[in-house]
Amino acid sequence: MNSDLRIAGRITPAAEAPKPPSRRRFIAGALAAGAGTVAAGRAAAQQRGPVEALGIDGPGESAIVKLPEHTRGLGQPVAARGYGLPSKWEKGLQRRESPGLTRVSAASVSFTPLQGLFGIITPNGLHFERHHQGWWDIDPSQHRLMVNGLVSEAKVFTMDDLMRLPAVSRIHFIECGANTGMEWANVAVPTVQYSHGMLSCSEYTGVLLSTLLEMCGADLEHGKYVLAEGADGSSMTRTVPMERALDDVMVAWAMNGEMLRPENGYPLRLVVPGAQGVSWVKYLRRIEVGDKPWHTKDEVLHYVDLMPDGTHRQFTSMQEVKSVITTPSGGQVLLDKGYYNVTGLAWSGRGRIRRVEISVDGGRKWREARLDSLVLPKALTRFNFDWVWDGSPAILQSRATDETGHVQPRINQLREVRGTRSIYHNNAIQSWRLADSGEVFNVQVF
Ligand SMILES: Nc1nc2c(c(=O)[nH]1)N[C@H]1C(S)=C(S)[C@@H](COP(=O)(O)O)O[C@H]1N2
Ligand SMILES: [Mo]
Repeated sequence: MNSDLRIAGRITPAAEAPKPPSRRRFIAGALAAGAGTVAAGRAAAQQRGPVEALGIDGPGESAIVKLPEHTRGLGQPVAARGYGLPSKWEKGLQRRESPGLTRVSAASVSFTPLQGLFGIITPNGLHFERHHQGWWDIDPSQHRLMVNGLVSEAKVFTMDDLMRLPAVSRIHFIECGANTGMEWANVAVPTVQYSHGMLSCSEYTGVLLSTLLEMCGADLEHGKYVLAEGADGSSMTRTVPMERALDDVMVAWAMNGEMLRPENGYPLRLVVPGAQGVSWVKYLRRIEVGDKPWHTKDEVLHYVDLMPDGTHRQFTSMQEVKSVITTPSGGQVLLDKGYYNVTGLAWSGRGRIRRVEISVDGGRKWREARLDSLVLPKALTRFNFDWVWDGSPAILQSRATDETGHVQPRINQLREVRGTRSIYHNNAIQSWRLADSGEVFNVQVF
């Protein structure tokens, strides 16, 4: 087996890490609970005998004698950990760096283990990271945000100043523009963690940028753009059109109920719902109002799309409609034929997800998945799909449509327009090939 698979969290845990409850066992348990066929029931029994699971050895044995330690003894005291941590059995689920992707890991990416997560919220400790110049843990009492440029009154805010202002809390996804970028030319990585894991979704709390712009008297007649600047050494400066800035852009200090993590921009970051991650400037220290785009290095040299005719597309910040099946996905192994809940995530920078369709035959027939959890604008949307696997090879795909009518393209449709030399904005339909052995592989279907 490919060694990459061994470092992919819930799929196959690292050799030294305790084995997490695998998706396999989870499914086996669900089947044993009633829905399973005879074959599936037998497989479940091999994983963990139902009798043994109750702590009873067999006829004649007293159940009490065999009760497990955790039923008989005294458990751990409260506040043994002032800040709670996941179970030791979950140690295999980690953010992972793609080895050799960049020369130094201070300018690299760690990927979210999408295959091991549930619902739509990414736990803060598993949020993907993208740093151009490493991360910092900045003293919030020293941190300042300046708003200047085409404003009637430039201001400098402390964190205390900002946190007194009217706040909003909103759930949004963040996706790096380079997510799935390695798949432009060919199949490149084995698992969904590496193909789609520059993607996370959180509840952010902060003040709307429009509130700050109003407080500083932004000149909206001439001020058509804002520049966001970070306080790290990467000179991460990005132009945001005023229309977007006044809409739903936030200056956020909190993520999922607590202050931002240092890796994600503590104590302050820009949240630009629907736009590629690079616009979400971390360690935010300055907002400037101006009358034209700045054409900074990260807008001219990087984050441009190389087109087949040799020209570059610039300022393509919209994250278009996209989806991916997270289970079953590359590197996972299905236990046996029978029932599976096919599940995954869909999202669009343009608004809500309207529909997700699933194909199990490589795109010939499509059937609608259930969107029976939260469906929010510019947020991850969880889909589920009932499927009975007959044990024969299959190709699983998901295709999302957003509320503006945009439909996720096939990889060859995208290549016809964009060629194969892009890095950014690959929102193609993802295909997973399920072999009759139950193993799942990343493939491309044209
Ligand atoms: N100050 C600063 N902001 C930054 C970056 C950075 O390197 N420095 N990286 C950008 C990029 S390219 C992305 S994809 C997102 C990643 O955010 P995350 O690390 O919280 O996942 O932050 C953006 N904001
Ligand atoms: Mo990014």
